[in-house]
This record gives sequence, structure tokens and C-alpha cells, in this order.
Amino acid sequence: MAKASNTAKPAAAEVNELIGNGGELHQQTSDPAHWLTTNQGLPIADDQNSLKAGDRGPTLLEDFHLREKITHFDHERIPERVVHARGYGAHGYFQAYEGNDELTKAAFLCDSKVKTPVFCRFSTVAGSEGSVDTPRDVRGFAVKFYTSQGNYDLVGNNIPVFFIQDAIKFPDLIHAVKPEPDRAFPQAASAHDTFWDFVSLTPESTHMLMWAMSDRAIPRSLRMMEGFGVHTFRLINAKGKATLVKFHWRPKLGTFSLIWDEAVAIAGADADFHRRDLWDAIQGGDFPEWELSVQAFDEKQAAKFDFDVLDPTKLIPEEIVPLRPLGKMVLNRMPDNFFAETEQVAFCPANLVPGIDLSEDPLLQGRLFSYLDTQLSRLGSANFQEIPINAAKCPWQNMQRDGHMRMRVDPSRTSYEPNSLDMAAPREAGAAGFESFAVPTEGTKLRQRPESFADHYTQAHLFYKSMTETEQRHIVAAFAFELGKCKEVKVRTRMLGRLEHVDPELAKSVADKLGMPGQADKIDPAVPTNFKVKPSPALSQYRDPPQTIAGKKIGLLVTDGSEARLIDALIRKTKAEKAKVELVAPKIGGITDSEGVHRDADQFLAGAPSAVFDAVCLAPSADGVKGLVKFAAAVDWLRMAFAHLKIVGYVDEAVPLFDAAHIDRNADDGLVELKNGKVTDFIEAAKRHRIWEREPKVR
Ligand code: HDD
Repeated sequence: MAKASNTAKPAAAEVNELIGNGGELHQQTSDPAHWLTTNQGLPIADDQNSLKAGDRGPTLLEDFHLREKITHFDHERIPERVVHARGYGAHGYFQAYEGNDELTKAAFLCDSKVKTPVFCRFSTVAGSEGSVDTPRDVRGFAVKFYTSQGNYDLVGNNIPVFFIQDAIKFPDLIHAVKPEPDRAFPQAASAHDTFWDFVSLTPESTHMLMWAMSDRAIPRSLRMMEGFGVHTFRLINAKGKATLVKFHWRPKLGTFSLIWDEAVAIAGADADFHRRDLWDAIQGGDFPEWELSVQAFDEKQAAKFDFDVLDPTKLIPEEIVPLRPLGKMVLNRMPDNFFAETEQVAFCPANLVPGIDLSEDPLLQGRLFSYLDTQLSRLGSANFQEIPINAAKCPWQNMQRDGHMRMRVDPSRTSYEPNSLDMAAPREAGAAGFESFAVPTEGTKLRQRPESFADHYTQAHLFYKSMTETEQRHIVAAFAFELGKCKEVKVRTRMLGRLEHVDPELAKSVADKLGMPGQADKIDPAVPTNFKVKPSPALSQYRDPPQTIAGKKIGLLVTDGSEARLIDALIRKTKAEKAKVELVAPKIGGITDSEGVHRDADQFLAGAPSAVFDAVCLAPSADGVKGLVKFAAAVDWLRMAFAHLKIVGYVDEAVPLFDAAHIDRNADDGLVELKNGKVTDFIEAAKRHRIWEREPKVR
């Protein structure tokens, strides 16, 4: 078995600090356990100076320590993932509920007493590793379950459908969305000609575009995102019975999104907004949780749907097949080392366990090849599964041998089977092992899409129709923004033509916003949209959102002299609701409150615009506010919070800030005065998350 590397740190040692001849600092210890060594284990006497011919002379080739250190550094980078390059992961566990054995024999889904270790990596798709966290993009949601029967990977997204139906189009899709190859921009953005050129020529992408233009593509937090397996899979029970399923992850905190302008502001203020949020939550003991469910159905039911369950551009409305919970996942530990774990983790939809099997979805079938193949160039060796984050936590053994960076030492004389020379060598497991479900198959070899995949608009319409007015408004704005960034008029008119088949009202609103009314291309769809399709309220994020501030962050603007009682009350009551307050002061050095007590600031005003908070509270002193009204960052803080539809709490002393920001304090009930230091009304209001009714007035 591959051995985990030794990451245990020795206890802290006594360190002497000496200043060398050239004035450089040497930190030395006499404790051998703390000695800095070469990769060969040789203790290093001096790590500040290379070996030179005379102190002002040239460096000697002989300096093996310098060469080893620089060589390793020169090779520190590996190719980033061709998609999903920017990601962030965490460890945790999955625990099944009881009663799943009716559906599957997968041990980790059947034994409710077992906590199966997991590693989960979230990602954006288009941006490179160093891009920002909040672009409009699909988010990856990949989970590796280290089960007793081997690793199972559920490699999904936060959107339940996909852009294309056949894996052969994946390179084209990704080439279209990535920076344009001649100019190498835009980074991490779909708002450009090549993307919209491709998708407007690819009608099957229409449904997914609706999701990508919705607020799902700008999640508030990785902890507040749903996840989907997208494809139809099969669960197989101990009797060999197969059930078709779609996988869903539901976050316990609810599904929340940013507003587009807010996402843009956050990209500038904190490019690491999502990873910092996950890091802070887990390090602070606030462990995010998701429920894993399936929509379970059989072939007979599937045959009755008016779409094909093998088509990954389609979903099954929950009103038709409800979710059946299987268990929960809790993420409770950050990796010790980002590169070793999050960067080197290698997911693959072909990593299956007995009891879970594939379907014939042509997108899924192509993925089965791509993931293993990409790891070979990304991680550089067929032995990547020996890297601790990828290694199964159950025993694994076979006849595969050798290759770059082989860690495992296989002692046997035999590396083939059958063999009779080593009776302890590994053998087949028979029915206890993984058996592909016997799907009857026959057909003519051909390159052809089934007719059952041809309706590209009905579910796009279903999605639009199922949204609240606010959500529809955001979709219109997103299409107008993205198409507005396209310089090619023919791309815009073609896309408008496609939108007419999704919903004529939508197409008209987008055309109006673009200043291009009546310019949509005439497009004949293969299958006309069924505009009578029944809406699916479950698709809406905003129809019935949970009223909670759990997991959220409140920005509290304070100055010298701010009321101590109010600060304490807000911190205490917010904590009781499992949310967090951050003190934002004009300077990072903090403030002296009304009781003369010094308080550290969590953030300084110019470094933390209100966009990074879910709700804000203005609690300056009467003296403090005099400085704030002259400070653009303070006025913007309130102005943007209002524009981003946040709940704003304020004390009477903050009124001059409203005047400076030209905001009417009585504009709506999302502006809450904290009378006599009482914070409850503000906290209750903050549970509404945003005042959607304010939006048409501010945008
Ligand atoms: Fe993919 C990575 C999800 C279609 C080829 N994909 C990747 C990751 C996620 C997904 C979450 C990041 C895993 C990680 O965190 O390391 N991909 C999906 C979903 C798809 C999908 C939900 C459709 C339903 N992908 C897809 C197709 C292909 C690929 C059709 C190729 C034919 N995906 C890859 C890849 C990546 C990858 C090139 C890049 C890095 C990696 O695999 O390990 O193989």
C-alpha cells in the first residue's frame, strides 16, 4: 500500500538568531530534529549564502546545495487543469442514512454507522488557476469518497444540466469559452465573441445557458451551492436490481447567490472571496454540510418522460420525481498543504464501486476516457494514484508495475496472473467485485444523435417560466451584459433568434436592453418549443429561500466612541444565529469604544467594501460620523450596500451618512434603525437576505 508522507511536525525548538558578516540573519538550532537538510538529509550549515570564490567572487558550480534548491524550485509547477483549474478543497466525511440498501449495495451508502472519509474540490470552469473566485461561471462540485470498496468519485457541477450532449464537442466548447487564442483574453469570462459564437451555433446549449445566465453562476459561497451529478446513473442493489438515478447535493445553509454588480466588486476587493469563506468557516469550526439525495426512477418511467434521460441537457423536474435523501456530507478539515492535496487530487467519473454504475449518456461515456488521460499529462505519471490524496484508503493490489515515481515496493516474484508461483498474489473477486450492469445493447455503428435528444428549447422555457420575476430580471440582464460584450453583430442577432424559442418575452427584453429590437435572426428549431410545459417551482432559488443568517457575515462599521453595548449585543446575538460579525473601522489599528476599551478591527474600511458582507450595520459615534461623511469609502459602503439590496442596520448617529449617500432612510423596511442599542429587529430583517422589491428602484 502507498504510504502517506510524514507531515508530522516536531515540537518547537529553541532558535538562536545570529547576524552574519554581511548583516544577514541566521536562525540556528542545536536540535537535530529541527535541522534544515538537503533532500538527501544532509544538515545545512548556512542557507543564506551560496558557495563563492571569495566573498565578492563568482558562485561555484560545486555548490550542490544551491543547485538542488534552485532545481527543485524551477520544477515546482505542474500543468494546471485544462478546465476547472481554479479550485479549493476540503476534507470531511459522508454518512449514509438507513434504508438505502433497497437501492444499492454500495457499502458506504448502506452502513449508516460508517463515516466514509471524503475530499471535496469546488472550482470555477473557465478561469486559470490564478483567476478570481466570483466570475459568472459554472462551479465544479467533485467529491472523492474513500470507501471500503475503493474510491468512488462523484464529479459534478452546481448546475444540473450541461452545454453539450456528446463528449466529442467538449474541446470545442472549452476552446470557445477560454481566452481567445490570438489575444489571450478575456480571462475567466464567457462574455466574449467566441463563446457566444459557438453556443449560438449549438442549440443544445440553450437550456444550460439559461442556468449559466441565472444567479446560480454567481454563488454567494461554496457552502451555499447545490451540486448535481448531471448524468443519469444506475444504482444496483444486492439482488442485482438496477434503479436509474440523478444525484443531488443540497447545502444545509440554503442556496444563495451574489448579485452581478456585487460579484464584480468582490472580484476587485477579494479575489479569493470563496476560498477565504470556506477556510474561515472550517477553521472556525463552522462545518458546512450537504445532503446527498437521488431522484430514483426505472426504465419504464423514463420511457414516459417527454425527454431522454440519457441526454445531459435535460433535468427531471422534482415535481415529477422527488428527491430521496441518502445521507449527509460534512466538510470539517482543510488540507495541510494546498498543492499536495487540492492541486494533486485527481477525480474520474470512472472511479466506481460495486452498487453504482454508469449510463449510456454519450457525454458521460466520453468523460470516462478524458479524466484518466488528463491526469497523465497533469500529474506526469501512471502512478498518480499513489499520491496520498488519490490513494484508496482500503487495501489495493494488482499486477501493474513500475513507471515514473513508483513509490510502492511489490515484493512478489510474479507480476502477472494467473500464476502458480505466488499463491499469496492477488486474484479476482468474482461476484463480490465490480460487475458492469448487463444492459442489453445492439445497433448499427454510426455517428448520429438520437431524435429523442432534439428538443433544445422546451426545458429552457421550463426553467425561465419557473423563475420568480427577480430571477427572470437577472437572466435578462445577464444575457444583455454578455451579448453586449460581443463585438460581432451576427453573434448577437443569432443568439436573439435562439432566445425567441426559449421565450419571446425574454428575447424581446434582451433585445431592448441591447438596443436591438426586432433584430433577432429567424431560426427554425428541429422541435418546436412546448410553451405549455408545466413550470417547476423547485427550480427557483428565490421562491422560498430559508429565512436565516446562518453561515453569513455582517459588516459592522465602527469608529472611536462607538457604543460598546451595541457592538457586544450584535456579536452575541449574531453568534447565536451561527453567523459572524466583522468590525470594520476606518483604520486597521482598531477603535476605542464608548467605554474607553480598545477593539481590534477585523477589516479597514477602504479594504473591505460592503459587497463582501451579507448585511451591514452602521454604528459610528456622533464624532466618528463627521469623519466618515468626508470619506468616499464610507459613503460608498452604505451606497453599495443599499444598491446590493442588503439589509442595513443603523444607529441614529449614522444619519449624516445616509444624507451624504443620498439615501432615504425610510426607503423600505430593509433599512432598520437600532433604537436603544437593540439589535434584534436588524437580525430578524437580515434573515430576509435581500430586499428584492428595492431592485427596480436602484437598477
Ligand atoms: Fe469535466 C475536470 C465536472 C464534462 C473533461 N470536470 C472536471 C472537474 C469537474 C468536472 C467538477 C474538476 C475536478 C477537480 O476538481 O479536479 N465535467 C464535469 C461535469 C461534466 C463534465 C459535471 C458534464 C456533465 N469534462 C466533461 C467532458 C469532458 C471533461 C465532456 C471531456 C470529454 N473535466 C474534464 C477533464 C478535467 C475535468 C479535462 C480537467 C481536470 C481533470 O479532468 O482532472 O478531464
